Amino acid sequence: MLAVAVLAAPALAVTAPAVAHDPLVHDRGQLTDLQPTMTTPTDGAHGSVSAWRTSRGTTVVLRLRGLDRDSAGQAYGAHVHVGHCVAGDPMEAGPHYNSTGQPPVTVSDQTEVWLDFSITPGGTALAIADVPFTIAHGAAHSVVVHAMTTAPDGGAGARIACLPVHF
Ligand SMILES: [Cu+2]
Repeated sequence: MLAVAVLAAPALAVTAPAVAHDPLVHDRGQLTDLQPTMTTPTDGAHGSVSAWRTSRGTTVVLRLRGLDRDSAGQAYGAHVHVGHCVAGDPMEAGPHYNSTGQPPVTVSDQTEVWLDFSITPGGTALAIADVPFTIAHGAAHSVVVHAMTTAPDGGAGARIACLPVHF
């Protein structure tokens, strides 16, 4: 029995820190095309979203690759939405996830997860949002990319692409 205990302890010591640093959420894949009849810089792109719990709330990281290189320098809005990615059906993604819950909601980058990004010359993008809340398990299912950057009221124009992310 003593031998088992001695052997088990080092294994726990090695695995516990790694588990603590794993993201809460990590989803990756092809972007869903919400505007199949239009050519957009997100056509054929793929990416990932990771989220970690922090002492303050949540950090969410969006990474994209395969974006249109001719659109380098252009900026786009992106947000965590509550609904799902359905090709050609932008409204299925529903509203932004908002931590203030019932209407009237307060809209800002502290109550929602805004992940606006600019396309690099290599066709990649990175956005990081650090928010003072947690997203309940099952409460949001997508990151939507919009045609414009996010205005103070949360608007960002047409929904062009969607990455399925299951919070
Ligand atoms: Cu949005």
